[in-house]
Amino acid sequence: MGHFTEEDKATITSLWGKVNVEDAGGETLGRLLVVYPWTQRFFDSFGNLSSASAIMGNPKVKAHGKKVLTSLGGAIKHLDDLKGTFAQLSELHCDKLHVDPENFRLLGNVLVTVLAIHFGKEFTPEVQASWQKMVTAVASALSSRYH
Ligand code: HEG
Repeated sequence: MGHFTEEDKATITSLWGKVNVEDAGGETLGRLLVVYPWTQRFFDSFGNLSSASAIMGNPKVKAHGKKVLTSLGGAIKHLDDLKGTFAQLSELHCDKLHVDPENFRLLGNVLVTVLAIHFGKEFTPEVQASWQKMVTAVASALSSRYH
């Protein structure tokens, strides 16, 4: 992780321009909650999470997924300072939300999967490598203020 080349930045930015943040956000958070059901414990105010279809159709999951991906997408402009960019959110997730930082890694991997499914052949191994670097760095930045 750590250093992004100009090519990584261009690759990440150009793919992100084609992402529907609302759809991808709902799909990413929804899949996280389906595939790793213990992550549901943070969202007990979200209503019906009783089945995969309930989760994928839950409007609160969609809205929160959009919020998370909007935040992640905003950080694409700050790839050289992700730690600073996510400092406050890291504190919030640690002190107020008590989210285990391992979940950031899980969410990043689910996002890469969602992008791969959505973009198919366009999501080449090179594109995947840049995105993997991005989600790893975001997870690390979000973990940086944990204590
Ligand atoms: Mg988190 C709130 C971003 C992963 C659980 N998350 C938020 C908020 C943002 C955000 C911007 C709103 C903060 C505010 O209200 O000021 N989250 C964010 C990012 C990522 C992430 C960028 C990873 C890329 N969050 C994440 C994961 C979990 C989680 C993996 C749990 C599995 N987030 C969480 C919860 C809340 C937020 C429980 C509060 C939700 C609410 O009550 O509205």
